[in-house]
Amino acid sequence: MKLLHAADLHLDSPFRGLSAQQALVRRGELRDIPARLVQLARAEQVDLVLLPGDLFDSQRLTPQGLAALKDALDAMSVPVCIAPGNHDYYHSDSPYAGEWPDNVHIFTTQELTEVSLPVLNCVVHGCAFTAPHRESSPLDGFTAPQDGKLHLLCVHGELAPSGRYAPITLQNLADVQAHYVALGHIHFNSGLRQEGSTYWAYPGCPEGRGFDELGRKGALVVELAHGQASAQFHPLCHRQYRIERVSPAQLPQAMEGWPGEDLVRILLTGESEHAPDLAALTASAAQRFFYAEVRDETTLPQALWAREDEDSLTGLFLREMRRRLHNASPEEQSTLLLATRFGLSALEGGEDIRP
Ligand SMILES: [Mn+2]
Repeated sequence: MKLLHAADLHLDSPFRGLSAQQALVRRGELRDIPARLVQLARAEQVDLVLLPGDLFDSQRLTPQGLAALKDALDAMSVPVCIAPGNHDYYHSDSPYAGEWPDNVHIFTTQELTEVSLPVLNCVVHGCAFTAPHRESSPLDGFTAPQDGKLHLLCVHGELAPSGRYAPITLQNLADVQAHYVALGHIHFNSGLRQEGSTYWAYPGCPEGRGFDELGRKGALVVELAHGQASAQFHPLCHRQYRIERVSPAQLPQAMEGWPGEDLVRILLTGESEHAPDLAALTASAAQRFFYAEVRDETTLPQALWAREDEDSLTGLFLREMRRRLHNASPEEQSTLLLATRFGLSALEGGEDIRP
């Protein structure tokens, strides 16, 4: 038996860090993810689709977002199980309470319930968030019957000893003795894991939405046979978020190697006597990528700091700046570093270094 496991689409996310135009493009791309899931389900000829929650970002799902999801699930033409999460929790006014294609089963209670799929000799157990938080583990006290059927779980929750998002422990996962637990909530692909006899995974979100969701995002195709599981990660994202650390001198060449469709945060590193021209570097990066931002994390050359021992105005200045830097918060440090650079230029060259 082969199943498709995807979660955390967060349809209709606002993409707040982007311009209005960029955010519009990204919301459109996100809305295209359900169709990409259909393509994957067909190409892999899966028997079942498990979607453990956070399929939409808030209770204000747009009509277009809802249509994209419903149309795709209808087109799956295999059973689909949805376990609503903390963002798309189930309640009487939720989009989940409306009409859905016949092949879709939505879990609606906090307690685990089951849906039987005799053709697949399989039972799917699942539950729902019915509010934005839930502090109990949905798996507590549950053990899958050992009755020759495939027992799968479809559940949204965090992997933690306690917390506000249906905390699940490794012990919980071992105790359920299921063939596979399809989890949602964590936005990174965990890869296929095993605890006791239970296989489990988080597929991560299929499309990154910020610099805390880096790299290639997608879904898992899981194959279950003879009590064993194997999983294959399939990228589905339109673009990647990437954070790149590079020296100002290496930046032009390094940029050549990064795809133009990506969203890039460039952290300038290394030693540099003068402050990098952030405005110019940002402008050139913004031309090259869908989105780019540049941050200066360069430090003053050690050789310059060595001059703080000098019995001179420069030495006095460096000693004072060193003292201030030592006590500064990370945000103040970059300002102080800039001040040190300006001060040194003024003291040494009399040059006007204002950008
Ligand atoms: Mn969640």
